Amino acid sequence: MLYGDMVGEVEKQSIMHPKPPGLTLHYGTAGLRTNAKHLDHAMFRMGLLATLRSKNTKATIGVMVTASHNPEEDNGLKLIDPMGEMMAPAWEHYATQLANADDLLTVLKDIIEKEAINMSQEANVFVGKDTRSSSARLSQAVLDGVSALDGHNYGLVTTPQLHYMVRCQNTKGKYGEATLDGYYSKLCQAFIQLTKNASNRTDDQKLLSVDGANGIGALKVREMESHLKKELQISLFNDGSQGKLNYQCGADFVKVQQKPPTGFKMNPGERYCSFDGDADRIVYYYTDSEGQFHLLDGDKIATLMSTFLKELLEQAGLNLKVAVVQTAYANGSSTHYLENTMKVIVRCAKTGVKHLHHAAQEFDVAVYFESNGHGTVLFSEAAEEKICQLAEDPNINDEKKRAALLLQNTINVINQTVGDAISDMLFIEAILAIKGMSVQQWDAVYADLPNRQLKVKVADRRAIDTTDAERRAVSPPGMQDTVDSLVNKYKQARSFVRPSGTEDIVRVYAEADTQESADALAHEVSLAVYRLAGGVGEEPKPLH
Ligand code: 16G
Ligand code: ZN
Repeated sequence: MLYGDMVGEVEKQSIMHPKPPGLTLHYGTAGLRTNAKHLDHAMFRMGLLATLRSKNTKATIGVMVTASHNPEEDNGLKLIDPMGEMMAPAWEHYATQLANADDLLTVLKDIIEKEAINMSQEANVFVGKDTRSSSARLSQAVLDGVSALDGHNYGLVTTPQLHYMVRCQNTKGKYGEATLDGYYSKLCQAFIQLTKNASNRTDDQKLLSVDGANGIGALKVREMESHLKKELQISLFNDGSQGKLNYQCGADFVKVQQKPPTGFKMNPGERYCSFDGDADRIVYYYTDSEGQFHLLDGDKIATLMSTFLKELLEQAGLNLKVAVVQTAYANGSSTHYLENTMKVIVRCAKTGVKHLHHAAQEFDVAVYFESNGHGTVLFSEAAEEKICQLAEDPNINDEKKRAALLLQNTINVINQTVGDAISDMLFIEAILAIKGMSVQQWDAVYADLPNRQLKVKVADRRAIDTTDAERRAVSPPGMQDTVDSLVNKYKQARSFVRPSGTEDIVRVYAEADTQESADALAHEVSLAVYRLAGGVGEEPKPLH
């Protein structure tokens, strides 16, 4: 489309998608997100931006309409770059500018000039949406903005499924087929191959209960079931037939509340997992014979996956390094176990999936996970090649062959574009099956340090500035010294403060040898934030 044509088309269409006066949006850590009522103009404009990004990269770009684990009333959008990763940070700035522009055409023109976009280049945009009631209308607004010639509307998909489609399309099918059927076949075939290596797997071990958060993940698990050939028998609850999206269910609820979702009764010893509203997060849990609830979060998942991969690489005789990327929120016990017992490389990245993903790209094989359950595994191109070569080598012994084939199927069961609850679930289930490991045995690998997270309201969260992957505060003056001296009062203690990227607050994290100590430390640090960083409202009160 030529520039002149675009102006006319944008002018015509934008009348249908007016910007409410006085509204300011921000393309933050995970895209745009706010009450669905305010998003129509922004969706239309992000459709325009995706089209420009597509012309700019000469590749397919994805737009996913979702607000993830937020309440049903909210909605939002995530833009997906050519290899299925999150959109490049330089373009996030354009997204914010466009969403807030009063003079839309001038901002569009600036972007076109700055990026030297050839407007006659074809564009291709994949659009997907979650199950929210506002998603149909908002994804139509995106499509109105996509003046693309070959836009493809996938309709209802999980966020990671859309990331996957974009990568398949841009690798011309090398990564897989850009259809839902292609996605299910690739993942499930790999899963079935993996589980063939499990000896004496009983029917009981094939059972898994999944909390679908009343969202898109539930629909897609149901769609996938026939591909699993009964090798995994899922009982699905919170499937959206009655309950409200993310309400008292889902991965975020379970992680934050440290309790099971509503909607079912837990049987001791059985395995359960929860997805979030767009199925890019997963956490596992169970109750023991005393009825005590046990959560296996992203840290436990990363440990399980990295241990499995390290063992296989050793058996295969492949000299590839395994790394784990975590954030400051990773439980200290997990970091200690990974570094000292498993002897894998551990890196800490800033909160937000794109930071972890980026850090993980530097290694041969890297598992990245946020404690909240968002994560995946990345294999470098060279690592994949070595694994495939070995798997096809006729001159290796049986042990090496088995390990190489397991690694090859692992690559196929994983969605390397972004954290994917469905793919993570299949990989975790395969590992447990192959190792003949129960959920209790997995949980017992290390014991989490008791911890507490708190929020502090301040006048301006930018008063807190951090360094060292958010583990140390550089401002306001005296903040870090105070945290250090408070931490010194407790055993096995650690604490940090950081401004939230999604809410107007400062977050406080503390861990220590007992729950009482973790709670007391978190409280004392909150008070310090309140006093040093311009707290507003009432002073934080002790938890006990
Ligand atoms: C977003 C991020 C999530 C992060 C959270 C932190 C993505 C897709 N999502 O939801 O990874 O943990 O923000 O929120 O990147 P906070 O900055 O308010 O603590
Ligand atoms: Zn999500």
